[in-house]
Amino acid sequence: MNQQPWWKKAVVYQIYPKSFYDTTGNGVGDLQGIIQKLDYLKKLGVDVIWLTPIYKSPQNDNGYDISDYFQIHEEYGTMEDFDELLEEAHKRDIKIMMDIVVNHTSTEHPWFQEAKKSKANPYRNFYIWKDPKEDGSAPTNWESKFGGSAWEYDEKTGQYYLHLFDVTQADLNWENEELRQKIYDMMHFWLKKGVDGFRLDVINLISKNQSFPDDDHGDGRKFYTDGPRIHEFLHEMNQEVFSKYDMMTVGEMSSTSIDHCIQYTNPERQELNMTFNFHHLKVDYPNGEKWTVADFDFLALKQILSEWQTKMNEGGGWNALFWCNHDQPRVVSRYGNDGKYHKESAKMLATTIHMMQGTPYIYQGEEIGMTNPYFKRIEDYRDVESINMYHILKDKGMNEEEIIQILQSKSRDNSRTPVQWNSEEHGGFTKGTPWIGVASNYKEINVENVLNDEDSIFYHYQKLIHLRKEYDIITEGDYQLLLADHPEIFAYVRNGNDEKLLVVNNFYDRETTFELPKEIDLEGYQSKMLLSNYPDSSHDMKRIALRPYESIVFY
Ligand code: TEU
Repeated sequence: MNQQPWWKKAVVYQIYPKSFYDTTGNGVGDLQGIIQKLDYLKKLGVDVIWLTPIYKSPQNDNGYDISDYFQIHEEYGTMEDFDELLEEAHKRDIKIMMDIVVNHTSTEHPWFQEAKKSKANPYRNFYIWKDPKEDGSAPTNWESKFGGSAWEYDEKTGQYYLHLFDVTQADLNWENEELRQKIYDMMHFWLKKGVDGFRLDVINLISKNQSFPDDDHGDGRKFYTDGPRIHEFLHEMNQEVFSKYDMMTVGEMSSTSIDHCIQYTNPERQELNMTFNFHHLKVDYPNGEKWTVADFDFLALKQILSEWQTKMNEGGGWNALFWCNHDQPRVVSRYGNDGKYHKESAKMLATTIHMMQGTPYIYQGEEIGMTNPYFKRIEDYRDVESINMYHILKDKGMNEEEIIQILQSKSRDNSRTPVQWNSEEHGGFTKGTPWIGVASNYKEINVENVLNDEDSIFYHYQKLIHLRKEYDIITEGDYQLLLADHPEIFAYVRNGNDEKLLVVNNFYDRETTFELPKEIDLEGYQSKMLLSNYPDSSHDMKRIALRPYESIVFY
């Protein structure tokens, strides 16, 4: 088979530094904490670490509000610590990927501080300012992703500025060439230091429809999602920056489409290497509504993941594969079972995504099966979006209990609780008081325990990573969904030249039977079992009585 770029065979581990490991006792994780845990990550077998933003920031959105692109946020350490981390990671053959947030900056960024001084300020045009409508109201009816209007009025200059996220995250004006050059310079700074890749935050939102229309049906997203000049901007970024380094790029794409993601990632277009999309993580948003408690739609989940598998491959694009990140609830609590079948379901979910085509991402704690924390009081929450939504739902008349239930299922804080290292106080994350509470199950679910248990979720992830290195078919094979309408089983085949991989997963806590569809011809095929989450899974591929959450991979 042909030589693939390294990032197609890589597995990425996402670190949310604030909650990873605290070495100073201030309750906040830090860069030295990451250095101390590199051997643990090496043992897991990951190739790349993606660090969510570690730059100087007032932390209104935990670092996605950057006030200086060239400095390390002081709670995390210093630039020397960062250089040491880079060196220590590289010594272990682990690459480092930075999170690049260039749709917006913090309003504390010196550019914004200048921009708001006057309409004539040279930095004014770095941001998006508009006059009020005739009645004084906001220039458009667009809504912020975190609730409320996307515009904030500035008394002094009599104009509004755009903020698609928090009011302290002002959107940058990508129409301005000088701004674009400044961003590219900043990117070069980090790449020259030796970082190996970028994860580009909400990068498909940077090009706004310049007529700034009102949205008759919706929140305005259609006027800036995959916007008019987005492909042009990404191609320019690629030519000015990415093409000059051996690096990997992944774009975080909000509400995008397959067609756009093919364009973003088909190598001929020279934009990005791969994209994150979130459609498979909205199957528990009935009618598109996130802020409600609902079961997930299993058939939709299969359909969506399969469509992205097939169409991205046909179009020459490349997927980033993931269940979890710092914005999503823990997958074992969401599509799995965080009670009786915790271990089985966590492994089954891992297998489902890791045997697909794309580059897999593991979010810190996922490899030990961390769960949602089920916080009971609003005071336990820290996330700006969750707190805004709490007030919005309150104002709508919803009662406290119901709101807390929704947050327990949907809040971004579900994934932001500290990594559970051992059974000591605060899960061994800090000697001080953690900035956010640790999930109460840390005595059972922790790193020390999984390392001592040969049959643990951790070792299952380790095996999945090894399989990807060993079997090219996992990277390269075509994807074919089986039993699309089966209400419990998610099964698929990967087809290589003269080899096949069969992946069978039971997504439920009840028994069910898998029957290999007739059209899959395995006559004379010498198969072997590569992986399973029960010690004694059946070897007969044609008919399998599956136990709760049972998951088997045949080759
Ligand atoms: O998230 C982008 C984004 O749109 C979502 O995942 C968002 O959190 C969700 O829609 C809210 O319901 C990225 C970052 O991952 C996130 O942490 C930041 O808050 C956001 O951008 C702004 O920088």
